[in-house]
Amino acid sequence: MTIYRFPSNFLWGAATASYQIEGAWNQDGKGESIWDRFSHTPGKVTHGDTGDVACDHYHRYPEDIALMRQLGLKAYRFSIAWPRVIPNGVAPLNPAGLDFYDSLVDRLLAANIQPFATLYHWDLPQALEDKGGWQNRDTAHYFADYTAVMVKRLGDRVKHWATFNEPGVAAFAGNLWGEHAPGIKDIKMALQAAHNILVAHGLSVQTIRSLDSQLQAGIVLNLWPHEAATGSPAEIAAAEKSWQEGGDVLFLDTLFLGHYPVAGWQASGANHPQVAPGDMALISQKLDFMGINYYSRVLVDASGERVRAEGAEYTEMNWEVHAPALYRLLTRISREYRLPPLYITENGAAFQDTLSADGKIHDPRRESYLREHFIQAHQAIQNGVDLRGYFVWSLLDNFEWGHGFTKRFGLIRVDYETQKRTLKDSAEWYAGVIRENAVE
Ligand code: IFM
Repeated sequence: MTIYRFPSNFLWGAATASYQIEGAWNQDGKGESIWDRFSHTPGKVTHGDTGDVACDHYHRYPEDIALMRQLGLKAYRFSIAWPRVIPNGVAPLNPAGLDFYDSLVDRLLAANIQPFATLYHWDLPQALEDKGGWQNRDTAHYFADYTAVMVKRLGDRVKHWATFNEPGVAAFAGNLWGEHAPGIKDIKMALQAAHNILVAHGLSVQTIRSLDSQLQAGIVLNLWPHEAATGSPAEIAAAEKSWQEGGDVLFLDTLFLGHYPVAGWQASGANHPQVAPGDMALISQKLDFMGINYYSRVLVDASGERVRAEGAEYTEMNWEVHAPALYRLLTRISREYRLPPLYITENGAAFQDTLSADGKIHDPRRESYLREHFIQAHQAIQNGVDLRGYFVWSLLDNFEWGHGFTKRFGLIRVDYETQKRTLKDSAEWYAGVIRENAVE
């Protein structure tokens, strides 16, 4: 049997996001976020689910950190809820919110777990949405001020700072498809939101660096390679066109080449965003790391239509299970862009877990999904990709946005009635991978 051993300092972790796990949506001075408003609006989320309580992590984080320790996690990626620390997005600060993250970080470090903070995982203060949200360029400056607050408070202990999680989802799912908060459906607004988020990223990186040049500043993109269904030349060309015009290249080109992709800019016609002088240099500042969230690929036919992979396995999200595309993605972007060190900041799968009579959750499909993807990551490292770590999505079952609680991605099952946590088989297996620093 082959043993795939990882570099000795490889960072194994798990990830979560504030709105998906914290709950306590209006406690201890927290302000309303756009996700509070969206999920409280009838018809927006499956079953009317909300993040009001979610995994109650706000109250149960010591227990959750004990579980992380039990798994042997070396790192934990979490996000900060902006309205918890600055209820209306601008001022004043909420001391109780700041204390929460302070204590979370202290306890992580006491458990020997490196904290990786993400400043924005989609829960914009509603008060800022009321002033135009990401359409309003001022939001980018407020974001830089919020960055300063957090870095001053936690920067002595948190060394890795991601500005945004999946800016493409924030911009497009929220402003073009209307499936996420704030629920807008307008291409021009979505493209302007994407641009203003990129400006916010640039200002935030400048802020982090000005406060402490030793800190590691980065961003997290979700990347879905576009591939040809059967491999005919016409399909390969269609897949390439679709990739070049899509959101992933928009972010890769702006961040790492300093310009908008030609194909995407042309395709957006009169809807392209307003770009101020100096924006592209701000956006494309050198980063210390990039996080990649990888789940699956987009498969297209010769006409560029999205198709299903015949005979392939699909997860509960209706996403194809296809690990080799992770290898192709990592090697391709490492060839085509001058990238900083990489982390897989999310990878995992939602399956229909059942609680067995023995009280356990036997989830061999999740284990096999993770195993296959770890092996592809290992191959990429062998072929020169500078991949430093891997965060499984997710530590806990949690609120999966528009799907509410119907999709379970966790290594740890959460019973939402009782808040009982149970390690799934995949979690026990992952603990072994971490212990051995290897996959069999
Ligand atoms: O749950 C999300 C997460 O918030 C962002 N990346 C994808 C995950 C699964 O859909």
